[in-house]
Amino acid sequence: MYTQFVDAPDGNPAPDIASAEQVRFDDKIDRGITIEANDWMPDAYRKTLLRQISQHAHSEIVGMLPEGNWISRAPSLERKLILMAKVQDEAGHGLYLYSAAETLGTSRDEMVDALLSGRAKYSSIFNYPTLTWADVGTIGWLVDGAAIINQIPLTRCSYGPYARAMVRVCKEESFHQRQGFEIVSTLAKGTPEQRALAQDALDRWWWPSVMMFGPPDSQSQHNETSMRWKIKLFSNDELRQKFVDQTVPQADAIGLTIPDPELRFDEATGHYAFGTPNWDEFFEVVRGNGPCNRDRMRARRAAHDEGAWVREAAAAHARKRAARAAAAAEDAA
Ligand code: FAQ
Repeated sequence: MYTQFVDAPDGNPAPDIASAEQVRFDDKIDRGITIEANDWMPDAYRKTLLRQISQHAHSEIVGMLPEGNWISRAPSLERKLILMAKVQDEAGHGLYLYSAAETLGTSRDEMVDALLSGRAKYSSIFNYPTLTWADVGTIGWLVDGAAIINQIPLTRCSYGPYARAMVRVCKEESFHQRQGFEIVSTLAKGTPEQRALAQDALDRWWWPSVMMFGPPDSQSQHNETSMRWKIKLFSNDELRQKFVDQTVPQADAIGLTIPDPELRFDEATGHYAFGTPNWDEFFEVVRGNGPCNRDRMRARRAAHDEGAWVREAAAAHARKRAARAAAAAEDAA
């Protein structure tokens, strides 16, 4: 059923002469059997996965920067510890995801090079500044909240290594979302100034979070293919709607106002109707012209250069261990 579709992008064999491998692959996708690293897969499927998983990994790594910026300024020792743990979790997510992407035959060095040279994308959301402590809470609440909605379906996606990496990531994102909501609700219950900080952060982060799910379905290049291959189980607009439906009652519960005059509950559909995001802004950010794109890339390149000695030391240590193990094996023989 997918043969014609999967063959088209790369000009592979036409459906009537589809290979036995192609037929087996289509059948597995149809029956919901996961595809594993050593299984045959069409080139276009491999490329799409590599693109999505590596972009996802880059997002986790670049995503450490906006919150990392607040570790030294968190308002208490406890808040610092929690924030440090959260930022470290994001690094871990990046590493699982780079490992999952490596199973598709590209090295982590190649992926990192694509990011640092500006060829690879990462999520638009991390190109906005964290101006106040309330922004840190709002990122946990909205951005990790959006990430969970997007990523829970990925635990059931068709590629085994990606699906399995997502299980732990989602558990950790769930803790992140709660810590963010707790920060924002504490501020919302605080002094008028604290409440104003929380509302201001919501005002600035709401629309970028709504746009995180990607362009509208009508402009999404990959929705259709990725959904047929069961890489994406829901479209961008479907996930966006889930996010709005889930988040509006949370804002109501802590007395904050979503900055959207068109937002209303539609009894007929059982969903919230909402306004149109500024898609021109989204595409500008994706093209590299958001408020912080240049800063983020500068910071990543500096971190990569400054970390060169750590990578060299780790590689030298690995070589020593391998040599010791080889010598021990020779002695034992
Ligand atoms: N930003 O055809 P579609 C997190 C690009 S992790 C930048 O709809 P697709 C954890 C897209 O790549 C956040 N670019 O694309 C955390 C494509 O360009 P290409 C990241 C975007 O892939 C929390 C073009 O537009 N999550 O938050 C964006 O089918 C707190 C056309 O779009 C993931 O990556 C965007 N927002 O759907 C960390 C989840 N949206 O590649 C730290 C996995 C679209 O052809 C702190 N990814 N584009 O040049 C996905 O689910 C999908 O890739 C979508 C996009 C839904 C993001």
